[in-house]
Amino acid sequence: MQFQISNWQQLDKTAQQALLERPLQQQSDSLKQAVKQIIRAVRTEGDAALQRFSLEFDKLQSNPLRLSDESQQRLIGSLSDELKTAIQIAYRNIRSFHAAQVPQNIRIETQPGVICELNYSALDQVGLYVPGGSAPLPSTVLMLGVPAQLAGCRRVVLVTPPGQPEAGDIAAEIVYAASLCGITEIYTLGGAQAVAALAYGTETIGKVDKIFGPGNRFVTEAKQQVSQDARGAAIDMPAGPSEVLVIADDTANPVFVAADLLSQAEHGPDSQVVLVSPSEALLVNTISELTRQTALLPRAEIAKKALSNSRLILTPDLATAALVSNQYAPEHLIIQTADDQGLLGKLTNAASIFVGPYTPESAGDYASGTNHVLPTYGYSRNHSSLSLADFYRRYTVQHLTADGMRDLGPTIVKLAKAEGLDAHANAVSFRLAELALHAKIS
Ligand code: HSO
Ligand code: ZN
Repeated sequence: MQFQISNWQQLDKTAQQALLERPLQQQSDSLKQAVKQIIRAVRTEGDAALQRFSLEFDKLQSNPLRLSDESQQRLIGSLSDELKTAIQIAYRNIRSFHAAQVPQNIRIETQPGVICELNYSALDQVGLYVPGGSAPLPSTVLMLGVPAQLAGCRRVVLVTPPGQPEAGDIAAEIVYAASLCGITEIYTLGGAQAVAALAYGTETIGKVDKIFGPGNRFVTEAKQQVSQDARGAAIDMPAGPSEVLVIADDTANPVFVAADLLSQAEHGPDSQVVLVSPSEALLVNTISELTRQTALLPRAEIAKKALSNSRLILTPDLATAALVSNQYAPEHLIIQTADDQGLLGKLTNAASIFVGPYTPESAGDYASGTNHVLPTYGYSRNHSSLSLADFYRRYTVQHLTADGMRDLGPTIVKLAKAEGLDAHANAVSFRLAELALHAKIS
């Protein structure tokens, strides 16, 4: 493997920007068209289209697509107790972190007799997309299913592509994680067709209000398309390939740094991996560790492809390293420096930050309690990690008493007149007139 260290200070602004550019994620027109057609077919033909696509893409000839209760029990029964315990511990920590996020309704009297409320109510029906593919991710079930359960969404549906062709089964770990979250409506269905079914509904799969979860390019494009249609469904956040940026100084252990970079690289060939350090020795030692550790990985080929796009950046100091990270706006940021807490205050744009030598990204990916569904591709500049709040909708309620109307009314009339909207003014002045009449009579 070939690695190249870039010296940040020796690059001009344009070259620095180019170094941190994500690979172009332009969805090709043909992909957009293909997804559009899949969505149209599901909307017009319903289950028949789903079955056709499942056969075509997943070699799955199952009908119905719903995973029966017996299959769920059989799969759960096949799991070892050790693995069940591990999933339970992750569930417990994710649950306690998200349970602390319950949003509070507010009720404020902005002036006497004028009462304003901000209320939260759980989304009624949500759809959770859990990727299958080269690595089925039960951890993602917990990240989506726990907040849905805590919020109290009335209906929670899980879709995931079948793991073993023909058998129509999905990973037992996924079914077990779902059962802890109280999810029993599971469909062995993936891709753009699954997103379309969730957004518009078919004969067997009821429509949902919002779709959550990561997926491949087809899934991402389908989520984008259905979210732009008022009759479709909302989505959690825009998505791109997973990424990590590590800031390390000469006190960091290159074995840990390399392992953290590889944990991201093994996700997919398009994963983004960035190491920023003021220590040339740390960079050089991490490179030899990367080579050594990669050779031992079952997913070495995937990791190598991702590493071929990695960035190793030498900065004059840690303050500059923080600036690089802020400019890149990583999904995950790992800090392995002597004064990690000090550096934390300088970091503004990362979605999820891992502090200190004993805090690998894997902790948050699986079991510490934070959510691993995060904005990537620079979206962390203006988007947030998935949280309990995403499973609610927010709405306001207001009430004016007669006194409140008497006091605030004239102000509203003045503002309505200033905007030239007389009907607005009338809606207030007619009430004020009625109140004045009442006052006279009594
Ligand atoms: N790092 C991934 C999440 C994940 N890792 C799931 C392992 N399993 C994206 O944040
Ligand atoms: Zn991961």
